[in-house]
Amino acid sequence: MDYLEIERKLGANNYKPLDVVLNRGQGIWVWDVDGNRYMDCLSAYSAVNQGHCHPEIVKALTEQAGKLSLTSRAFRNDQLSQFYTSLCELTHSHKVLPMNSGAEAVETAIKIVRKWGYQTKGIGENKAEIIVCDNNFHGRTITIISFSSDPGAREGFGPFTPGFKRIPFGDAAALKAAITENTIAFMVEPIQGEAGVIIPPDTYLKDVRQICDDHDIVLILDEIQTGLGRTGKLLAEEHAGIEADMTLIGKALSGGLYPVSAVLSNTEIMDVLHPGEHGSTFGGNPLACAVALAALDVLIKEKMIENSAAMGAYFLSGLKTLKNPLIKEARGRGLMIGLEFMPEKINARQYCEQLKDNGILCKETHENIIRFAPPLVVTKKDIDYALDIIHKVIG
Ligand code: IF1
Repeated sequence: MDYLEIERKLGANNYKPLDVVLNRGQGIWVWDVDGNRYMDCLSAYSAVNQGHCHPEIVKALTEQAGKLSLTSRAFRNDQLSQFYTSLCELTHSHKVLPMNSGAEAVETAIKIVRKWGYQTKGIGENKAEIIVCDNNFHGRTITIISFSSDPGAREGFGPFTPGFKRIPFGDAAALKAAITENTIAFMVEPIQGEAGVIIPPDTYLKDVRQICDDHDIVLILDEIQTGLGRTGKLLAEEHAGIEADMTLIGKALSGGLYPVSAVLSNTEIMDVLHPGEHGSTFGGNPLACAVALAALDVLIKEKMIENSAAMGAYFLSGLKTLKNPLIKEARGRGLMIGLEFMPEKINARQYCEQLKDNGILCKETHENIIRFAPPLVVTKKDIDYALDIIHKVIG
């Protein structure tokens, strides 16, 4: 089968994947249609934190699929309560609103805080303002790209949704300065993923938390990529010792078996929603809930979060010994790692192609940064294997 040609001919041209056609996965490994094995160092952008086809999650999926898959929210289902209970216990949240994709969770949070602003803060009609950061990535809907600073994500897709203001990432003073009487929320990624694994200054989120408290604005953390163990903590906010008012999770909430996302919040904010004001056909369906329960269960039970912290530090220290004068910095937290090259001097894509030819799958972000984010079940031996190849190709 000529996969590349068929995709070119029949598929929309909205992606430029590496030319590897995969048909099987297990743990950190994936295989292509010719039987070649690769170590997955992307984890579907952190959706398969638990490793490919984790047997317990697969079991939950198949058992629930044969029992009851979808009721819609017109009726109740038994898995939803268990999902709520488990998620609230784990994250100390008050309430959960289940959706499917990450972008839907972001849209949901925007709707909730806007309503909260009008009802509780008395903001004038259609005046609510949400502050976000330059180089953010929160998804692909019209409203979300309305506040993107990436021309490629925006150009040609207007008209855009108003009500957003952008400030530099990592700059708490800029947040303070941007707040007006109409500001209702600040939404930010704890570590910017798509921007290139950008880690803000140590005190940033603490300062941001304080500023939001002082001005009675909602702090929304988009942990869709950083959450669920990726950075070596259940949620990345724990590194800063803070709690967001709303936390968005997705991706690894299902271990990559099924789209499941959620908005977590404290009671007061989410209670602005009443029946009929928001929802989704598939959000909170029994299949999604059963899969998510298993995905959370193995994450904790198999100590994947602790492993992420330990293996992330080990991987990063190995990358720091790379001898290549074009490397600007190796940085990361847990198993969310970025290797940045001098801009304009290197084409990170070429390295990704070469790494692929040597059995490692990873993806560039921008022209000069490679992201390394293997599943959290990776072992020291696996990382030694990867580092060997990375040293050969890049070092
Ligand atoms: C693609 C990037 C990663 C996200 C954060 C919300 C969403 C994402 C912090 C939306 C999604 C994905 C989308 C995926 C590639 C990937 C990505 F390069 F585009 F930026 F991971 F870094 N918030 N990120 O990272 O979640 O609606 O996709 O479920 O191909 O667009 P979604």
